[in-house]
Amino acid sequence: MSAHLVIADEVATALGEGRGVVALESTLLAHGLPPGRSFEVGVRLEKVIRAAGAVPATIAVLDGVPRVGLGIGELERVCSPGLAKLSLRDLGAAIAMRRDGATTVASTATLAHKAGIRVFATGGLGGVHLSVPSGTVTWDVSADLDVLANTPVTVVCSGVKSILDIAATVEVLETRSVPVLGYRTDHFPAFYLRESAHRVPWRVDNAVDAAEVISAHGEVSGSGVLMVNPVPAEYELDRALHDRLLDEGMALLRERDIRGKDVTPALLEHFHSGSAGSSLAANTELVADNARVAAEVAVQLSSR
Ligand code: PSU
Ligand code: MN
Repeated sequence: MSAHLVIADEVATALGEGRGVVALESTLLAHGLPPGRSFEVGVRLEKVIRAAGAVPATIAVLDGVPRVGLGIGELERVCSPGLAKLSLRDLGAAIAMRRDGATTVASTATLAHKAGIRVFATGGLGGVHLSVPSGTVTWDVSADLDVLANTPVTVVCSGVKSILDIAATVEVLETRSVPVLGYRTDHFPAFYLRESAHRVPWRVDNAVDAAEVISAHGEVSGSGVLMVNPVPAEYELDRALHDRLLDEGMALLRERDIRGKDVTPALLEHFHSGSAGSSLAANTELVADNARVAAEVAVQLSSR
């Protein structure tokens, strides 16, 4: 597959010079945000990463070519409605059939690693879905977790949404030996909310310490690192509103029999339309902050 990978000149140069590079996923743009808003967010994320002294590499598949680093026209294309969502299982088919598609955490981390990128920023990680009916075992476990267990890339995110089973997700991360670093927090964040009921095993308070842990982990393990950075306090969603939207969203899934890879986009859409913009603001601001933190870590890692 590496024969197919196209790395943008600016990204290739930065990697060649050992400078900090931060990968960004495109499913967040194509499916995680309402169409019409994602392009400005995509542009902003790249700007934030540059301001922190690193080079952004947004990743997507266009005409069957996995691209690491997009031009502005390509970014626009990625933000157009209806783009396929490509996890790692889908990459081979999309490449062979010359399709366009947005990459998830699983496929983005895989392509980033192939390109030599060590840090990746996003909003929320995929995880273990809630069991319906509760008490049963679900097989809807995001490939993001498996890939993180096998790919030495640090993913900076704001935890997982409470539309997932956070307890089960945290357990899987432990089983698969993926270290979770709380960035200035002792708690595993729940995306729209700064804290879930779960604690993180390790905490770091600055990018220098984070880079040190990531480097040391890389000496003993081939897995990735999950670094969790809570949504900025002023953008945290009201907890009562959050809980109501979650209940409604789960009911909607059952009513419309939405399953598999359509679950996350459907729930996100319900949050955005049901919160009069506050979930969108939270989503946008947390991703931007993750991009900044990821860039600071990438710069520290590159200077080591
Ligand atoms: N969680 C979010 N926003 C997102 C996603 C997850 O809060 O946009 C996207 C990411 O691309 C993630 C993917 O990798 O959904 C996980 O999907 P699935 O559960 O189908 O593996
Ligand atoms: Mn799934």
